[in-house]
Amino acid sequence: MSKNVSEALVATMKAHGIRHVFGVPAAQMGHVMKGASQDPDFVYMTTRHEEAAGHMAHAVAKTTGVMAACFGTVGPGAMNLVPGVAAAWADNVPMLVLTPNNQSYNVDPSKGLLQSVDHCGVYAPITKWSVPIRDTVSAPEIFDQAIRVAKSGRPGPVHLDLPCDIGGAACAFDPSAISQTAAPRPAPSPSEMARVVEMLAAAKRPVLVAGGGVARSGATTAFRRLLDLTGVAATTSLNGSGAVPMDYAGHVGSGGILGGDAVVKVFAEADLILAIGCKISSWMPLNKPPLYGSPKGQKLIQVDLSERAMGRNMKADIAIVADAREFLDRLCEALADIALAADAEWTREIVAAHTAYRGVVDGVADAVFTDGTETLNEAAVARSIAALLPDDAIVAVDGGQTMEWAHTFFHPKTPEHLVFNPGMGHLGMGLPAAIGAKCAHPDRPVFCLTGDGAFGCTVQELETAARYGLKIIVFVFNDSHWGMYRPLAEGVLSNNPSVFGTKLGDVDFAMVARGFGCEGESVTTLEEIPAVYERACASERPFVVDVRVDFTVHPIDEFWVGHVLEGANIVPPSMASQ
Ligand SMILES: Cc1ncc(C[n+]2csc(CCOP(=O)(O)OP(=O)(O)O)c2C)c(N)n1
Ligand SMILES: [Mg+2]
Repeated sequence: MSKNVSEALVATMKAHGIRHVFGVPAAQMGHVMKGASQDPDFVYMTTRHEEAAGHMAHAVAKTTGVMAACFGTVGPGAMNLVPGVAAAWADNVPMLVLTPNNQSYNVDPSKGLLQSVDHCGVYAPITKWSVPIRDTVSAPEIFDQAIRVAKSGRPGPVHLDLPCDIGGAACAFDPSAISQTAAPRPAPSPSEMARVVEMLAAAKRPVLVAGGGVARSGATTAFRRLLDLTGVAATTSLNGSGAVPMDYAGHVGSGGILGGDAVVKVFAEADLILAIGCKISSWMPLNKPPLYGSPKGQKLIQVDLSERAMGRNMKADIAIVADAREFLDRLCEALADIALAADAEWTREIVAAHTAYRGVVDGVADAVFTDGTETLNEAAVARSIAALLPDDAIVAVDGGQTMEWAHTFFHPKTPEHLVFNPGMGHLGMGLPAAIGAKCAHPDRPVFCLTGDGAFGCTVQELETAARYGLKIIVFVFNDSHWGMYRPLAEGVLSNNPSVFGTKLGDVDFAMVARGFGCEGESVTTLEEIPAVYERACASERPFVVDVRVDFTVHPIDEFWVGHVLEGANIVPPSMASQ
């Protein structure tokens, strides 16, 4: 079939089910832009900044399970796209990243022409594969292969770098050569399953952990079947948040450390951990001494699609390279007639600790204001908003303290109801992620709960939402600070937040929103929130609610200084005396 290389790329994307394409106009990729924008099978959007395009593609994949594409122009566009790609890389989100380049005869070696940057050198460490396309013959096959690589194993972004002369050149393209095979789903062996069943049946204090891999392999239902079969303690990572129903009798909190004290306790006491599709990241208070130590003899069974995830953050006693759903289906079958030795009293104790923790966070919200002020605390605001959200809501979370409180009170019904980037924690992802999710789910309500600092990082995308008529609702927790860093600023390192730089200006985000073609309102009391929520839902335009809040200490804050900053010699005064 006669096509140019760019047309072959668009056809290959389509054949692989890619339906969403986000980017900032890139003249050197004109053919790709034309192909994707004129084909009604694609949702094609241009953003105000390339970073946002990456986060939008991320959100599409997280909420639908189908990868999306993003692009930025040669040089500056490719560099602006980096944060969106890095965030996807850190969370194993599949993504097709496209950059054009100067003429092939000018880039290898570079002649230092306008906008010359070694794109592949930049993208290689943050993608599964970064490929310079340098001839028309191999291009179609590489396109096909790259998309397969993104989707297979632990997924992730792949990058194609397409010089403009190659993109515009004719190539021999055979659509029937595009691979039709689905991503492989390796199954555990019978002997591996036998060992797992034996260990699980004998464990006194087992805990089940769902990571993002459970969601990505479509195994949430199978994981819940395992919960019903065993009744034992269960939790999730942040990417798996939503896999354990809130009302499950053995639920000890979800989202790693953000699940609260009982998650720390369960890992500190369990004799067996069954972690599925979970790399045991920084957020998991498991085997992170000195703050989160493990008891002697604790065993880990790790099930993951990637050998490289095995034993990375904790020695695995059994490491099984398998797809989560294949594994869980077999495990449920094998456990049907097996009695477990699990100590139900211990599980009840941990669940009671979780209930007590919920009492603590509710207590903070009940106080409504921060001590000695009449400014709303972030817990009260997060709880009020979460209580209003419908069951089918998708929520993008961003910010520092805001992020902690939002995760504390918003409980996703399944992992696909939440978009966050725990791997990178990249401020600014929230707004574009909400826009990306809304593109993929136009009929569902989509919200963004964000700090004011984070919102400012990508606020220009309000115009993108307005331009495409995407009715998202944003709640900005506005404390006029890089709030999470206040203890640092006002604690040991400095006593002047303005000099240290954690104090931000008082921005009226409702007015900013109106400037970008959205609606905006400001609120300062809890009582106003339900009514403004109703107006936001009824609005024909994207809507921003600027809520005045005050920095609110969170019970898990010790995690940052005690674990993330361990060794940095930074101790806030509240901990200095301990
Ligand atoms: C892109 C980026 N820059 C810096 C940080 C470090 N950081 C983490 S939380 C935080 C403060 C966030 O402030 P805001 O979004 O207003 O939320 P708040 O803590 O005030 O609720 C900063 C600067 C980061 N995670 N990402
Ligand atoms: Mg803030």
